[in-house]
Amino acid sequence: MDKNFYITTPIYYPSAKPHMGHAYSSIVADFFARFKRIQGYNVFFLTGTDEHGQKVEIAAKNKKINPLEFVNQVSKNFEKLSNLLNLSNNDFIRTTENRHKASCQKLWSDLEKSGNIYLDKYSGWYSVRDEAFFSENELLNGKAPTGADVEWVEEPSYFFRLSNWQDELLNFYEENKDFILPITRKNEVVSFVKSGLKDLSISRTSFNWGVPVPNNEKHIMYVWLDALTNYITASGYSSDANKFETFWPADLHVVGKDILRFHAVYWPAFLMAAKLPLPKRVFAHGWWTNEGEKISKSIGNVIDPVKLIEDFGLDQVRYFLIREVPFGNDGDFSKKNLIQRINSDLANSLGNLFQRVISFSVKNCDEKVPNHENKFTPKDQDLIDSINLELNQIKKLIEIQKLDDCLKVIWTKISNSNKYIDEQAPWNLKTTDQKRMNVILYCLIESIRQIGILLQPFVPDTASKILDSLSVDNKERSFASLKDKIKTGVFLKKPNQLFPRINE
Ligand code: ME8
Repeated sequence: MDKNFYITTPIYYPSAKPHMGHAYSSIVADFFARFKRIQGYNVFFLTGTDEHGQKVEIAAKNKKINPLEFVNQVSKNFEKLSNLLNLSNNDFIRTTENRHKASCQKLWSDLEKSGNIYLDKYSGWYSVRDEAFFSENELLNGKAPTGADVEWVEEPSYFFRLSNWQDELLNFYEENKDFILPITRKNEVVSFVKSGLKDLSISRTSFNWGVPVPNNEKHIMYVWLDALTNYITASGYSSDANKFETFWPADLHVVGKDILRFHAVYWPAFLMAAKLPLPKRVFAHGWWTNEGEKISKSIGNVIDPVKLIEDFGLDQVRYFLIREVPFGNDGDFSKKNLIQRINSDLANSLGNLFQRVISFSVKNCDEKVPNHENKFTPKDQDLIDSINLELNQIKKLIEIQKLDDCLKVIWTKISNSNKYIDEQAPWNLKTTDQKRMNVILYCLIESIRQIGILLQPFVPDTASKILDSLSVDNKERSFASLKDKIKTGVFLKKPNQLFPRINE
């Protein structure tokens, strides 16, 4: 089995304040990184900021400072967000770093050597907000298909021979059916490529905030060529052959649906042309609306992730974002639904199970995991052995990025444990049959240990509170440890409440 795993978030334009869309891409990617680590993989998880291009240059001009000074300030907001989200990223790339410039220039030279670049003149429409070129027939009512303003651009430009790669791309999609997920989005990409690819303008001359083209410094590289290259910069393309060998190609690029075309058409074409291996999967997630409305600065309904986490807690927000919508679909953020999920799934189902089992055991079993003397009934056995099946289900679901379904598997386990405790009513056996009471509590504590291990990638802080209170050693928190069982006599710590209920 290939034991390395490389996962990326999009790199964010630091000119905007971090919003929930950014937090969502990052939380999901962090989930995969944590999951794979617990599964025993050597994980490289990358995030960062996309600091060149006209959009950033204009934002700096508006602040009356030079672009470098500007990005030095604003990229900190994204580093702060990464910390606040407690991301487990191994690297944070900024495209203004020298390592990235070197990597872009190497890729450019490789593309040039292989005959994929030529000099000509671009005339057409450009949307600064999307940092994308559009032809006349793509415009809708004089605007980009995204609704962004466009401006007419006419300037000398280098082109990438994208049109030469159309058939290779279509063959690649055909042979790698899961390269783009979800399938509906893949179909959109395939029709776009089938409709005919034109060569892509990959340099600009009318401004200079970017990576200079090697041997012709009048041109700077198109910001998307520069940005996409971040994924190979950080994995060592021009700096560390060993690292590159270990981690490239990436296993998973997590992106929003609006930037799928760049990742699923341009990026693989650049890589093919440079004779580099292609990423294994690009997964496009959907967009969030806020209480049914499109999120936009002009409406003023942008969701600030910092405030959201301050108000509700990080694990609560992580849980909601992953559970609320099937990954890949659009979702609606609603405070009412968030509060409902916190109260019902987290505080009631998970919180109560944990609280009642551990408090009761601490009180009645001398603060230790009780003895079971191997006297398990078939029902007991079901509760503690179902984990093999559950783990297999979860691993399969993760391979196709069905995150919300994984949570459903875990919550079925939680609800089975709650049913079991109600049926077995250990509190009634305190004076009549302590031995049986002990077996029941043992099974419940074991089930909670399993739940704690499974929950780590989803709600890391809560999972560590659960595992700490069962004195589970840090080395025994991987999925491999699920084949063992908790030992009798292990110290139990009195639990603190996991999730306070929220008043609507
Ligand atoms: O696109 N719901 O950066 P960016 C969910 N620099 N996701 C949303 C969203 C919403 N309402 N709004 C935005 C860029 N996003 C480039 C990427 S990668 C080589 C370069 C997501 O800061 C959006 O889909 O504009 C995208 O994935 C991410 O926020 C970053 O957007």
